[in-house]
Amino acid sequence: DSSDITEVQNYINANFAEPNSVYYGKAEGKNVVYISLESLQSFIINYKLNGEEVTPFLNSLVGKQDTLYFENFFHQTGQGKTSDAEFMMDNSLYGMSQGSVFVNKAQNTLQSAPAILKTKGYVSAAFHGNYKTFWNRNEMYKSIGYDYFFDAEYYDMSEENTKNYGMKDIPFFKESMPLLESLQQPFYAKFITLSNHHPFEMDEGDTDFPAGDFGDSVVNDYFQSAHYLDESIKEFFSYLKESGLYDDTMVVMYGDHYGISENHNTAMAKVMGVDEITPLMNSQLQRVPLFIHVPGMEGKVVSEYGGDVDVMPTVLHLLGVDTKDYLQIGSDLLSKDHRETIPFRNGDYVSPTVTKIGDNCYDTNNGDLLDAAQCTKQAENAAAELQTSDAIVSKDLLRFYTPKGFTPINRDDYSYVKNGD
Ligand code: GP9
Ligand code: MN
Repeated sequence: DSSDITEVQNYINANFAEPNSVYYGKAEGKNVVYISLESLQSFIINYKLNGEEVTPFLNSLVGKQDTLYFENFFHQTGQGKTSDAEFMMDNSLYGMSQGSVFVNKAQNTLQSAPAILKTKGYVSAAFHGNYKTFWNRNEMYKSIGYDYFFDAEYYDMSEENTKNYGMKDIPFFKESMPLLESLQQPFYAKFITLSNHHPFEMDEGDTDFPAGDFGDSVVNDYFQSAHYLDESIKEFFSYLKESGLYDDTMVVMYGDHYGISENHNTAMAKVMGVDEITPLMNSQLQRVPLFIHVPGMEGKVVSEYGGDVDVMPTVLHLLGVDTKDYLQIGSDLLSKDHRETIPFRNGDYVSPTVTKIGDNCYDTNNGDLLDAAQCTKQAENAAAELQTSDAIVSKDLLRFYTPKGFTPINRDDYSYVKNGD
């Protein structure tokens, strides 16, 4: 009810991070393209397998003009996996502690990026080479306010083009281009890649990159499929140039969640060149790459700790959109007030100084076990952040508050039935 929403508003207002004037509006009016990099973890960036870069294209963007690369960015997904990451990117709210928010809360009222940008004249579209009902996307996207959803029905799902869940990334981007070019500008579009998905095995002929040799086929194959994903991104960037969209488009790329679970720690220790993967190191392995590419913007490598919920305020501020009136749980990664305690969905957290894993408190830098009390303050902050987000999501609180100038999405206005069907 209204007292719940007031509490949430007070918490979020008290924690608001002012935008950084150096970056505010640097991408004003540009198209936005998000790319969900399936299962891509940060350790693969600049990793060399037998002297060869696994992801040469993504590596080439690190530290480059036009690109912000966030080297200490962590995924915060739970059981909703890819869809949890999508939810956080589009809403700056956490997924659920149990189950998938896409499945369980698809009818909620939201203050999503597509809805906010609609008031600035943007159209929105989601591209994904799997069928629209997977993760209940066809329902949740109505509440987020996606104008278009190009799912498997729009792609050539031939045997040669597909692998487990759907389209392989290279034909996926290729076939997406005419659809993307058909959109009215400016657009907010997201592309959800698929090829680099567990168990990572490639079809013959799809890559000439070598597999790893770490005594574990899942880990070994990861290098090949991550390389394939990298190639598909390189091709997409050249399509953007050919189409003339490149200069007018901001590209945000993020690893959606880990690809290699703790079950593969023995092989991962070899990959990382350590004796064993400790619990602390496992938490550090939850880093996923985040790139924000804006032609004409000064690039750099950003070392601040951050997480999924922080991306939306960062992107909106780059677009010159004031977020003060919206209820977002994350904080702008480029703000001086950015919060660096990064909760995981289970209540553990990482930060540049201390890391909490279960009942243990560690020094993030040297791995020493600390007195539990040294984690208490940040644990409380992490819990408060998760609880506030959970209150919004579980009680559908955004129903009770419409920011000035914002038109709530009416999900009945949306349907994703392909023309002619
Ligand atoms: C399926 C894709 C992969 O459509 O999003 O799902 P995941 O298992 O990574 O959540
Ligand atoms: Mn995924």
